[in-house]
Amino acid sequence: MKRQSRDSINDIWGERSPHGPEQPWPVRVDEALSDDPERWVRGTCVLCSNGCGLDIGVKAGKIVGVRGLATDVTNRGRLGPKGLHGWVANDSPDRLTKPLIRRDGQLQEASWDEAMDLIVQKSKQIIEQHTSLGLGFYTSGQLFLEEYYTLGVLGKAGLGTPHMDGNTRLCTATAAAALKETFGSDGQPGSYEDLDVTDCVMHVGHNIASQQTVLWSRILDRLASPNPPKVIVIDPRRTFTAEHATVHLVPRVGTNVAVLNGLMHLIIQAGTVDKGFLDAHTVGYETLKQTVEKYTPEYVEQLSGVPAAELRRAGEILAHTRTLVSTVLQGVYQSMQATAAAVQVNNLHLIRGLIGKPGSGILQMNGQPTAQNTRETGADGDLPGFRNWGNPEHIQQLAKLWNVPVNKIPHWSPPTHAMQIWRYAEQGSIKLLWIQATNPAVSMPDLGRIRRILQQEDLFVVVQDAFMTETARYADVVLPAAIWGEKTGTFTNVSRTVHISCKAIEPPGEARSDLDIFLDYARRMDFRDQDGQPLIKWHDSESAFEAWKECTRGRPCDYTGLTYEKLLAGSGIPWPVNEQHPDGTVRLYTDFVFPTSADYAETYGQDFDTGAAVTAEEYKANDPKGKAMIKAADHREPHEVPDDEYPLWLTTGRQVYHFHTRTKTGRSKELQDAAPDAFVQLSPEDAERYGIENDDWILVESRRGLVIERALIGNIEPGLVFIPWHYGSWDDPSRPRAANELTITEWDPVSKQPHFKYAAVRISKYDAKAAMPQGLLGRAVEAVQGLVSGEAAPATVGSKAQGPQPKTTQRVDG
Ligand SMILES: Nc1nc2c(c(=O)[nH]1)N[C@H]1C(S)=C(S)[C@@H](COP(=O)(O)OP(=O)(O)OC[C@H]3O[C@@H](n4cnc5c(=O)[nH]c(N)nc54)[C@H](O)[C@@H]3O)O[C@H]1N2
Ligand SMILES: Nc1nc2c(c(=O)[nH]1)N[C@H]1C(S)=C(S)[C@@H](COP(=O)(O)OP(=O)(O)OC[C@H]3O[C@@H](n4cnc5c(=O)[nH]c(N)nc54)[C@H](O)[C@@H]3O)O[C@H]1N2
Ligand code: SF4
Ligand SMILES: [Mo]
Repeated sequence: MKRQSRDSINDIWGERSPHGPEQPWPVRVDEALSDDPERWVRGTCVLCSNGCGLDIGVKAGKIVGVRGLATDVTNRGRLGPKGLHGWVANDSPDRLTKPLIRRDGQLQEASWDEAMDLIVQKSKQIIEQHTSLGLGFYTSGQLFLEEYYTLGVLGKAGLGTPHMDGNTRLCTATAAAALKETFGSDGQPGSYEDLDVTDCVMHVGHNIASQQTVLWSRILDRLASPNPPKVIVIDPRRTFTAEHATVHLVPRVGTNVAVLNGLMHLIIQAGTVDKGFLDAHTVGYETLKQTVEKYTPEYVEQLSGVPAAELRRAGEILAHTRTLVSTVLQGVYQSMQATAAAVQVNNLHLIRGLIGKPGSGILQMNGQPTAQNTRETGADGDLPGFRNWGNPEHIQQLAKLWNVPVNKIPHWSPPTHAMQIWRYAEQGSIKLLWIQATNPAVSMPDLGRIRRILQQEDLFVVVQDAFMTETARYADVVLPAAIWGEKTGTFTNVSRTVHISCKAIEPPGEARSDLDIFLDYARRMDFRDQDGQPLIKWHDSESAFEAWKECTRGRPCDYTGLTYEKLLAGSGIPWPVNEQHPDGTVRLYTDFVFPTSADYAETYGQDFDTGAAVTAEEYKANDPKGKAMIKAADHREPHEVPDDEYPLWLTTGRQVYHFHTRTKTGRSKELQDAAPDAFVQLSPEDAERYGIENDDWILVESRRGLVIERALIGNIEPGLVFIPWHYGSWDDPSRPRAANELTITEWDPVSKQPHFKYAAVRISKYDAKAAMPQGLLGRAVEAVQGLVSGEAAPATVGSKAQGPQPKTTQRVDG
């Protein structure tokens, strides 16, 4: 970097900016530049769900850096390591620049006409022979709102296929499900602003310090200010986040419900339940009270391993805190009883009446930058505008808006979730799978199975990406996509704040925006409305946004008061934004009226154990009519537990320096040098038991597959190992190392989110014949959460660890 305001690699969160309780979060502008920009273009960071506002610096048609937006409510100028360094990927020499078509087994360059005509011809042929149920769409949490809405409309009203979902199923399907189950609709009740004033923050299965670094800076600033909040962390590992905890509860993986029930048990015991609030604004408390009665600290210790005394310390804080912000993420959503556990966090707030007030809010977090929009627009299997597929009136509204017959819109059963889409592809009933902006050959569970599906002879695979990913290698057609910085669109962060991100430069070669690709497909398919007019009546991102606004009118995510112009004025704006709330809405449910009435709710709910849908009649018989729904759950054992053959738990997660399958962060020298390779983290006790030392090569095996990783000892409980799942084979095919070689095909019955957070594995020292490089794990070691505090050897080497040749014959990848 030619110029950077701070070294975010070595100082992840930057300098503290303390502030008094009534003062706004101070501004601190972070920037990183490789050259002096000729001009600045308004953008928004797309490397996590925080949605930090920024300006993109441009010179001679290239991005030369970024600068945090001082006026943005989200970050007040701050950017984290990924935000400051991820943009270099746009200019990678290995960007896809031309469409590719598989001919004679090889992907070969083709024209857009050839590629699109082939997709259209295939689509039409499949529809004719098998109906539109032969088409499946697996999209993303990383496109823009306008793109999803276009995709949603062409899928639902053009093709009429229910087989459309996003990788958001792997990401935040549980956030949506938990919000719907309790409050009747998706949409985070709280706001980031609540963190500036709250007395207590609780992070459940969320390593916020690494995963939303700028939001964590906001909390660190509170911790450095007068009246710092208490911090409760529930995570089986000692993460960066846990280092700052007032109380760190360390449960066995998969036991969140037991721990949360235990905490509510203690609150009820303490007698600080808000009875007035419960009576006036909720239903279901009595069942919860009965359910949690048996979750004494001692019983919870038996189930979860959390010492009774530690649970009591956390319970004491939660019983008496005046305000509380909770954040929930993958340690809940991707673990056992995902929705049931996430809902218990909602319940904990409800029984204390800590919602809809400054300093009290729930952030059922998102992970991907635009996951909220996949859900809002219905590109993930929900219906646009948080409409209920089981409510005929809601379908009617869409049919009218799109001017199509009601029965064109698939609503005869719940929309097909991603895990089922892959299953249909496996069974052969889905014959064309169109994958956009996601890399399932690294990110789905049980990769051996995913590779087998992608390779099936009669499955036609379309991949729309910016790079030749592990997944694109299996495609029949590859469409080169323009990415962030090369197209304009909007997206919404966890705080419901809508941002705009503008086109700063031209995409490389012939790459096109996803919006243009969808519009082109709709035109070539000749989708029409009932009057014979083109179904899709917009032609660019702004006209798509205007069309979307109409779809949200009167719904919880009301965008009708927003315009591109307003979004360009200096800050994101939180929805709903409408006549009533022209400047947006910081906090939902301030009147304690929830969108649960039968005619308005997004869902009628599901059974937590079986996923069976509640019928409209059942729901109406007990219509909560605006009250929040308290739903209790009992602890259940995880689906795969360690045994003699596979005696250890595996859990997987992230590192601060990388985003997912590293298609962007792996192309940034700063970030890749900081975290060059995967590893397996294990406890000193297990290391001793297996005779393992730091940096030894370890073979990790599950019933599904195996990986070979370096050992990294410390900051984790005995019996548990952790592997960051970022590392596929595109830049190092020398050994199997993707964590998802090992994970299971299992999912939550309600949200259908897969369980990436536990699997039974065994480990052994891997005796590589080849001389092992002396190098340590480089900065990757430091990136491991919590290592800064001690125990294991410090990292030194920055070069990529050279892997030994795997001794198995397993094919690493296409
Ligand atoms: N640096 C970086 N930031 C990111 C991303 C990234 O790839 N890199 N990705 C973004 C996306 S899409 C997402 S979804 C988020 C994810 O953000 P997080 O959810 O914070 O990330 P993870 O590391 O997947 O998991 C969080 C924690 O869950 C813990 N855990 C595992 N099993 C259990 C359990 O059973 N119970 C409990 N209580 N905890 C458990 C793990 O130890 C881990 O520390 O991050 C976003 N931000
Ligand atoms: N074991 C394990 N597995 C996990 C998880 C875990 O914690 N553990 N977490 C899960 C979670 S939460 C998530 S979100 C998923 C993420 O998994 P993926 O979505 O597979 O991961 P990414 O690497 O973000 O893939 C996004 C792809 O989109 C491309 N891309 C970026 N921008 C654009 C664009 O504008 N247009 C197009 N067409 N392409 C673009 C990128 O090059 C990249 O190939 O992984 C899941 N898998
Ligand atoms: S916190 Fe997230 S949105 Fe903000 S700069 Fe970092 S990666 Fe980007
Ligand atoms: Mo995610």
